[in-house]
Amino acid sequence: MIERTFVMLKPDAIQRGLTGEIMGRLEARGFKPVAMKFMRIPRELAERHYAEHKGKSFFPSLVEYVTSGPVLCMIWEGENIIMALRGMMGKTNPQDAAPGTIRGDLAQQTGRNLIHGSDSPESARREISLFFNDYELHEHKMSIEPWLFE
Ligand code: D4T
Repeated sequence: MIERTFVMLKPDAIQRGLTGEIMGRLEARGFKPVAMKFMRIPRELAERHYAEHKGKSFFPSLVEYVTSGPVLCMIWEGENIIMALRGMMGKTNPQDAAPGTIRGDLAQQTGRNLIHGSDSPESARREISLFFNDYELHEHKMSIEPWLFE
């Protein structure tokens, strides 16, 4: 099933110059960008985005980290993309992330794990509407689609 997911390249991905490397992996898989926004997340938005972790010991440092510099917020589309991207990202703790995954290849610590991707269709819907207005989404056909989808 064709799905959309919310992706955020966190401040460490920007500072380390890894946005091209990470987006290149999504493009090479044949996923399609639908929206992109380079922004510094206000604290309140970061707290709403990570609301499920409120009260946990790592919540303050997590909010500090994702608001410490600009991030690249995006929506990508593709076949089963929510779970497929989670697989490409690797486990939350890069020490547990398999080689070949974004975190397994490019990161070392949970608190500097480069990328966020929605973990379910409900999260994707919630996060997309938290970060984007409808007019910021761009529907478009790519000429390679017949070579990706039969
Ligand atoms: P995100 O949400 O950033 O894509 O990460 P995950 O989906 O892979 O992991 P998560 O929701 O369990 O954690 C959200 C965020 O919190 C940080 N974190 C997590 C942390 O700093 N210490 C911890 O012990 C855990 C579990 C990292 C990701």
